[in-house]
Amino acid sequence: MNFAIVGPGAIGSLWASYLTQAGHHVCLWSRSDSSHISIQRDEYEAIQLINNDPAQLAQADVVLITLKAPQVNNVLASIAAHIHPDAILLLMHNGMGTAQVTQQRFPHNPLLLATTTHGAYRPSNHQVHHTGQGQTLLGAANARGTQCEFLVEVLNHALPQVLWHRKIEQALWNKLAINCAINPLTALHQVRNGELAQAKYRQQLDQISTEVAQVMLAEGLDVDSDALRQSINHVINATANNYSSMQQDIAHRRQSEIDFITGHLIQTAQIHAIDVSLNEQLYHAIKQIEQNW
Ligand code: KPL
Repeated sequence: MNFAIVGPGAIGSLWASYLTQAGHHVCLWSRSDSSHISIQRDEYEAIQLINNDPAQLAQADVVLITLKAPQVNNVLASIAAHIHPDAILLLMHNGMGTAQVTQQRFPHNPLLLATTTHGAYRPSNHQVHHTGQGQTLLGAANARGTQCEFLVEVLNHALPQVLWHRKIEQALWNKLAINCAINPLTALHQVRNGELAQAKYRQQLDQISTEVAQVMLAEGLDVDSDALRQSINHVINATANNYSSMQQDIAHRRQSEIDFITGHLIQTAQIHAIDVSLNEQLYHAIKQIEQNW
């Protein structure tokens, strides 16, 4: 198949490498103005991929969008004219809230959403390390998307394990809950994920997870407050040595994904008139840092 990867950061580069290895044709769309980009994964030979070629993009059967959430709308606006009306659009990033604008911009394309737990690290623009095996959950965000379950087999062959999720919002909210708990606190305190296991963070983590669980319940999702709190602890321990993406964004003075993580939670809470005051405090604290740059 022809794949275009829009936003080849760590996860996008990982997929570019595995899809190429599986025999697919992969092109890139990135910030770089080079016509070709080389990607080397772990100890494998580097691959050369065509970059920013509108003709290649127009031939893509699948457009895998691995941009960070705040970039999705602007970048898609700039390339919309080159995307085939039958191309499958697949959004894969932290946070939520981009599906609605993408659906409005591309009302006829099949739209899929995915969340992945694979670990990837990009020490330079041309290298990617696959730092942890994970799972990718894929599901439909519109009616045409429901006809694209076949893509699971294609993607699973390239980078297992890929599973189809009939209610992908559930999986995205489960991940959002973890990001609401870990990302703002690690960014504000500039600590690794594992630091949040300390007793001094327990009460805040309890409250964040209770607030998120109430919003999830109101959204009609399956949620058990204790199980959610446990899964937050599990990720804190499993990724103890990592810096969260928001910690890194704040450390490097890059715009964070707060509007699409805690911001998305707050917007949804407002619809249901649910009090999420601790999440609001954390949201404003991160926005304050960003506005002071
Ligand atoms: O997704 C993550 C992130 O950093 O954005 C977690 C799960 C918190 C791992 O660091």
